[in-house]
Amino acid sequence: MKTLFKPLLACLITAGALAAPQALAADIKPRIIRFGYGLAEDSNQGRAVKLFADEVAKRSGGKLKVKGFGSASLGNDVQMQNALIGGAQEMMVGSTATLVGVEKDFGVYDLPFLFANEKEADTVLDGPFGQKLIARLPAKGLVGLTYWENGFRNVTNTKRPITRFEDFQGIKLRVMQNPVYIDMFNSFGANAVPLAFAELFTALETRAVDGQENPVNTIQSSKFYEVQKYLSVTKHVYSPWVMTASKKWWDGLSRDEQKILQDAALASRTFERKDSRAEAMRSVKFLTQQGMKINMVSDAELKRMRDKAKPAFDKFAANGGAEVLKELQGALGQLRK
Ligand code: TF8
Repeated sequence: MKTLFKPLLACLITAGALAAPQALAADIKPRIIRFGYGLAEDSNQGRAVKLFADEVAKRSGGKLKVKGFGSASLGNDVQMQNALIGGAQEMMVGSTATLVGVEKDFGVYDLPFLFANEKEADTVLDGPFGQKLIARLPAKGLVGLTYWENGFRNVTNTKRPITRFEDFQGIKLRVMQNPVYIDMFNSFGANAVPLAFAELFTALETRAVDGQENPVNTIQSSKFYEVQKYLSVTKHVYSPWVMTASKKWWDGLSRDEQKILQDAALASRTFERKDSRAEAMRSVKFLTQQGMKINMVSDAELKRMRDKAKPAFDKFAANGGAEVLKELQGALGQLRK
């Protein structure tokens, strides 16, 4: 027995000696992290921010406290980006589409009908292409931690079901503040109106605009079904969200703190995508029950939309986006081999 115990004891002591000082030495200061986002607390975005906060608390022994601020209460996406760059706010999650003022090439994700499904999106966003774009952010004052899923976007409006691009004629459609969306929907014959998400519900309610486009999750969590009649499943763009931190603030964190945030971000990504996809499956039924008239758009008509949107591709390429577009198409081609 004696001889058996000794090595075991030695093992335990060594393990303890290795583990204990490491835990003690972890350089974590008590910090409050203000994390802003645009959707409601009760949304896929809100739930994932909560998960992230829990993960950070767990991994830091409660020292790092992430405080979520939903419904754009710290400002809309663009205002929050500026606050992060200036160091007045620590973290946020928002659309890649609204990042174009900071890094133009993020607009590539907004070109229509690129990703065929979520799996392609995950692979490209988490792979070299998506990470290379994220790596451009520190030079602009932001640190990109990970992509979440916003999702495939669909159109709602009060006028008529969209079954073909001709149905967009004359519809005042709110779009994100991003030139690709403006070009795309104008090419379909709509009257595209760029507007911050925070102002969207009121704009729909007061009929300042006739419609908008977003994933079904958001149509549900933002209660657009209360003010919109028709939902047309176009899946015209796969829209990513990106979680960012203020570079000014991030640079003052210890390695241990940075690692905790990075690891928790990856955990939140796994949770968020699963949660969003499960919710999207339920949303269509929910929206039908709320009285929305839902129509699917045929593949043939989606192809016609894609062809019609060519000017948006051409303009994006001509304005310095040719290379990033080629790279993204290359990454997708690689996947489809
Ligand atoms: C939009 C986006 C928004 C997101 C959110 C505020 O239509 O899809 O849902 O940017 O983070 O503006």
